[in-house]
Amino acid sequence: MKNEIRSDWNLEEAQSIYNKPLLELVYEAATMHRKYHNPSEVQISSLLSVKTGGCKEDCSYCPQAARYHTDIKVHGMLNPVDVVDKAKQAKAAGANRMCLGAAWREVRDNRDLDKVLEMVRGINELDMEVCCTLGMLTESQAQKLSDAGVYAYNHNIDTSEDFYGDVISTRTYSDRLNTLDNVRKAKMTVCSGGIIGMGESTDDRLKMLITLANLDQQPESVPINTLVPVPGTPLEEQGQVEFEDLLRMIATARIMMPKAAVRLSAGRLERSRLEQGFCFMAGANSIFAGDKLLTTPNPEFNADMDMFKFFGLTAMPSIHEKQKAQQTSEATV
Ligand code: SAM
Ligand code: DTB
Ligand code: SF4
Repeated sequence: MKNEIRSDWNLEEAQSIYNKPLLELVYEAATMHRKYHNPSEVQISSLLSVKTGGCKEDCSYCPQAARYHTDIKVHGMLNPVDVVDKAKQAKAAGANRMCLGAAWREVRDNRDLDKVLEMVRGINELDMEVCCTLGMLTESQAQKLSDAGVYAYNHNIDTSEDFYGDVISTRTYSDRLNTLDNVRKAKMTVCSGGIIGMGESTDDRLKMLITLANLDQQPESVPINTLVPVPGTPLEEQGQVEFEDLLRMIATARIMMPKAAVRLSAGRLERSRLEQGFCFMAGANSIFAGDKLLTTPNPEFNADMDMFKFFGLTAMPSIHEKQKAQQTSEATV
C-alpha cells in the first residue's frame, strides 16, 4: 500500500488535490477519513479563556491584543477551583477535552503558571483530556506542563510563512515552529492549524498545510478557523470566506494529514447545519462546543447536539476513558 502519511508534500501536489472537482475531492477525503477514523465520532473540546485580554502581541485578527480597542471583558487569571467546576459542567454536557487559553505572548515561570498547573491536575482527575494554549514555551516550561498532565498543546502557525509578516510583526514564524518543537520534545500532542479569511491567497493556505504536514511528525490535531472579524481589530472589515473554500481546505487537510483530528473551529456560527455536515463528510472530526470560544460567540451546546443527532454523530470518549474501557475489557477476557 502506498504510504499516505507523507512529509514531502509540495505546492503542485497540494494544488492538484485542492482543485479537484468538488465532489471528487470530498469523496476522496471521506474515503481517507474512513480508513483512519470512526466517521461517526466527533471529538468535542470545550474552550475556556483563563486569562483574557491585555496581550502585548499585535496579531491583527485578535480581539485580545492590548493595542486594539475591542469590546471584550478583560480579566486576570481565574481561580483554579472555578475552572475545574467549569470543566465538570463541560464534561456533563459531553466534552472529552478542556482547552485552557491565556492571552500571553509567552509563558512566564510565575504564580499564574502555578495556577494553570493546578487547573491541569484538577481537570485530569475528571478523566478529561487537558489542552493548553498559552503562547510560546521554552523546553523546560513544556516539560512542566507535560508533567502536570497536559495532553495537547495548541499553538497555531496561522498562515503561510510568506503571509505571516502581514498579520503579525511581534514574533516570527520560526518562533512558532520552535515552540512546536518544544511541545514534541516534552511528549505532549501537537494541536496546530490556522485561520482562513485574513486576506491570504489560496496558495498561502496550502503552504500552511504543507508546513504542518511536513513537520517531523504531523500534528495530532489541526484546527481550521475561519476569521471572526472583530470590531476594533485591523481585520474587522474582512469579508466572509466562501463555503466552497472552507470545504476544500478541510478536505485537503484530511487528505494530507490522514491521522490528524481536523477541527472545524472558529466561524461555525456563520455556517448552516448542512454546510457543517458537508465538512464532517469531508473529514472534519472535531469541534469546539459551548456558546463561547475565547471571547466570541459559538453555537449553543444544545444546537450542536441536535446537529449531531441529525447526522448520526456521537461524541468521542477521552483517551482516559478509552484506556479505562480497554483495561475493563482485558480484565474480563
Ligand atoms: N495567546 C496564545 C497564542 O497566541 O498562541 C493562545 C491564544 S490565541 C487567541 C489562539 C488562536 O486563536 C490563535 O493562534 C488564532 O489562530 C485563533 N484566533 C484568535 N483570534 C481569532 C479570530 N478573531 N478568528 C479566528 N481565530 C482566531
Ligand atoms: C484555535 O485554533 N481556535 C480557538 C483555540 N484554538 C484556542 C480559538 C478561537 C478564537 C476565536 C476568537 C475568540 O473567541 O477570541
Ligand atoms: Fe496575544 Fe495570542 Fe491574541 Fe496574539 S493570538 S494577541 S498572542 S492572545
